[in-house]
Amino acid sequence: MKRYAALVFSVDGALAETEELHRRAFNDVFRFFDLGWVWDIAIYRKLLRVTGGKDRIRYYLQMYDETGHRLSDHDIADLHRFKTARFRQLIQDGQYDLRPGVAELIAVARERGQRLAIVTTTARENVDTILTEKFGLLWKNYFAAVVAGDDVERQKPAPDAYLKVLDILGLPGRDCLAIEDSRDGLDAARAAGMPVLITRSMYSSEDGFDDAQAVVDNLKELRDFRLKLI
Ligand code: XBP
Repeated sequence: MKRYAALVFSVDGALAETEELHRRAFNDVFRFFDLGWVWDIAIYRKLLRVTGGKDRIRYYLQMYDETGHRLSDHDIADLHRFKTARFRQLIQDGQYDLRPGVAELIAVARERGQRLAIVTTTARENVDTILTEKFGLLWKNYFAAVVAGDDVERQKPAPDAYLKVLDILGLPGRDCLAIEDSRDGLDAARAAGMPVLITRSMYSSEDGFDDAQAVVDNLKELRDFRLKLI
């Protein structure tokens, strides 16, 4: 396998198993505002097909809400700001770890001079908190580019975020490997002309990824390929 010029990580589910903390943050804020909403694992698995927390709340309101709440886009944005603050608290409480093999892969890529980037639909503040907790403030020297939720109009599976990161890196998609955990992330990166390595996560373990370059249960498996995949 050729060596890629850059590795582009998605965050929730790929870099770290943080979707459960997102789900908890949503529920904590719904309870705080007495909305009468509880997103259990089953409904959250369905809602994850809507990428981006604000759009996810809007979709739930339209498709599932039976309380009759009427929330404007401004209300949803306010609610999401509280949710992001709660999520960052949960991250700062240390209630998560980088997924197996992630820190090792990042260290090897840095030694090799491969560039690193982030493409995610989560809020930029969340990326900063997650990476600062695990790499300290130096993380900003490790990652050449970060494209987060509000940086593009159309979220995954649209290719916008991946096209934006390729533009920032000044690299063609074929020379960069996207490391994703979701079907929408795979579709977004493929539409941007990038090969994709799928690392299955808690919410994507049953999904089909037939057009991925490779599918692993976690990045420690790359050691078995002696990192040939990247
Ligand atoms: C990120 C997401 C986000 C989170 C919620 O996944 O799916 O939508 O679920 O975060 P990835 P926000 O990193 O693979 O793009 O509420 O901040 O959107």
